[in-house]
Amino acid sequence: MSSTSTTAAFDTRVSAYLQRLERSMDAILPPASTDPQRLHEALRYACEGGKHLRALMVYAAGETLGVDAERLDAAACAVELIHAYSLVHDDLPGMDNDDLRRGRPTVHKAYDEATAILVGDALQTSAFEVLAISAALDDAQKVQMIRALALAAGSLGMVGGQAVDMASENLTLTLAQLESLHARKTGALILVTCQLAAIAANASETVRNTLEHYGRCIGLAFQIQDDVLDQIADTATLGKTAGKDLAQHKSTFPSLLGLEQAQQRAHALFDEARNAARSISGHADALLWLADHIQQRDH
Ligand code: GRG
Repeated sequence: MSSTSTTAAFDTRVSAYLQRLERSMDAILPPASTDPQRLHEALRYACEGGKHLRALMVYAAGETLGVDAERLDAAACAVELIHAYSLVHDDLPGMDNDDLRRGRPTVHKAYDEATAILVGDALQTSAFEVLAISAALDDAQKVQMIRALALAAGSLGMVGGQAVDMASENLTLTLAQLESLHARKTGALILVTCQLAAIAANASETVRNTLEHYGRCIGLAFQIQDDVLDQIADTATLGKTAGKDLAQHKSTFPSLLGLEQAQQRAHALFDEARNAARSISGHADALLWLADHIQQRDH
């Protein structure tokens, strides 16, 4: 197949997965007309936009393990709900205090702070509900998925990483400390996409371990790349965020490694992820495609 037709084939598969995600989201979130309307409208607002990389990782990992998409729908939706909640809370004045997200006002700006807190709370509970009510999974799989997602999102995972991040403001971290922080803050939710797919597949421990290695490499590469993109954008628009940046010193991969070495480290991690994917199956093209897609992102 030529690379153009390969790309077109992936575009079709990705659109099909994104449509499945949209249907699951629409089914689990109460209509905006449901009382209390303002809250339900804000819940839907918080879920709009976004690249849905985590949902695509669930589908790509599941596809590699031969799982039908309908057995992955609840997991794909659940991780996106947790991700959306984390962004709404991360943007709050008590955390990052951001006015814009996905190119438009953050939830607390478009609505108000109390609504944004409640939106995050409700999105989080919906994530566990969507797993609990799935008709495509057996009870043992649902329990395992709920536990894996709770661990990834909670104080030993994403929430813990956020706490460490906030406590490390104005400190210079070692590379090991920075990696550990991000393994929790952003890595845990990326890693759990692979764990959920492995649960849906009833995968062997060996396959699960290799898939987890893929997830860890992608999670860390994603964060390094995020820091690199931020650094490049900040350099291009010198002074744009100068007030905030001068007031706070934050350790980032480019600040610890230098821009070029950080880029090289991300590159090596993407390669390592692709090697892990290849060793899982000869049909890991979806995971390979996703690694390329994430590596090439510019936002
Ligand atoms: C507040 C409980 C709590 C946790 C916050 C994930 C997180 C923890 C904060 C996000 C802060 C941030 C912007 C980190 C950089 C990496 C990242 C998660 C970027 C956003 O993810 P994308 O690019 O977002 O996948 P989209 O908009 O495409 O969904």
